Amino acid sequence: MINNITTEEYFAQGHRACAGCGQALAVRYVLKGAGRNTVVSNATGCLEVFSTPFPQTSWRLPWAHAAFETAASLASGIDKGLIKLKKRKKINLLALAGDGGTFDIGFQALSGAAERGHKFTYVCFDNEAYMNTGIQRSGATPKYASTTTSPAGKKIHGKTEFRKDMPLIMAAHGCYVATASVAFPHDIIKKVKKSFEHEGVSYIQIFSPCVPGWGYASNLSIEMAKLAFKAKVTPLFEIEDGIMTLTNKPSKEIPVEDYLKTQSRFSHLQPKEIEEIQKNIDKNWEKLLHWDENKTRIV
Ligand SMILES: Cc1ncc(C[n+]2csc(CCOP(=O)(O)OP(=O)(O)O)c2C)c(N)n1
Ligand SMILES: [Mg+2]
Repeated sequence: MINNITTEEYFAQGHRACAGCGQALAVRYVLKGAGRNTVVSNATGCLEVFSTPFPQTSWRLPWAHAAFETAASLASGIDKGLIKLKKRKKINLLALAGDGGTFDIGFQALSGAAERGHKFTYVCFDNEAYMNTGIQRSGATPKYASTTTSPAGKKIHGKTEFRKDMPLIMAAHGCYVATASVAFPHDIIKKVKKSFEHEGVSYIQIFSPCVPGWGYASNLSIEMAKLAFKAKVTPLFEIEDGIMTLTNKPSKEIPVEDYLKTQSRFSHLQPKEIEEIQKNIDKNWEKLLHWDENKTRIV
């Protein structure tokens, strides 16, 4: 242990993630937070594909592959199984999925598990598109981002809708909710540890930059996450019992343009579109500041 963080590695190197993959780093931190006595349910997506090329695996913990939409269903079954085996209190249970597997196709499984009161921590690695199958837009893709199913061209300037607000949707289920970013490893570990102290489903959404999907150099993933934080694209907060707390605020804020201009998925943006994105960020930030200061129940 160093600073209360285990020096053991539960996610082995040598896997097949792209150089600079944000998700590969994030999962390493998540597992350090969860510890040795952990069981993992992992949906189809980049993580499952790059970590388990048969006959090899990066997982040094019990791990099972779920279908694209069933990370929460499998975790629900494991939760019940552990109760039957009288091992529930000794084991941390994780369900891991991408944003597509969470915001879109796996949403009903996650919502159902939360409503039934299963106990596990659900981590969504948010890289803002279906990356494993070739960068298709998801409910997490930001407005105006160019993807293969929302290509910027003459007809549209990238995705035509804003993102779905998953943390608030999960807060409305009564869950412990946290947002995190791969730029802040200690914060990820802390929030994962804390999530297991809560009953029911906990939901943690981790901002995980993607080199090929976003179009930036592979040494800049952490820089992307830092810029997103400073531009208030990725506010870091917790929601406990319906009360929201900003866990970290940027000491030096930057305009969103400074973040957008670093990635080819936004290279087509016009000034009025950047202005619209900035207004949306400011409106959201004002709302979060208000909730953080007033400490009234938001759900
Ligand atoms: C029912 C079903 N539909 C589609 C697919 C194909 N598929 C596998 S992974 C994936 C995208 C995963 O996206 P996301 O959950 O965001 O994870 P990422 O790869 O971006 O980490 C898709 C469309 C599938 N496996 N099952
Ligand atoms: Mg994704």
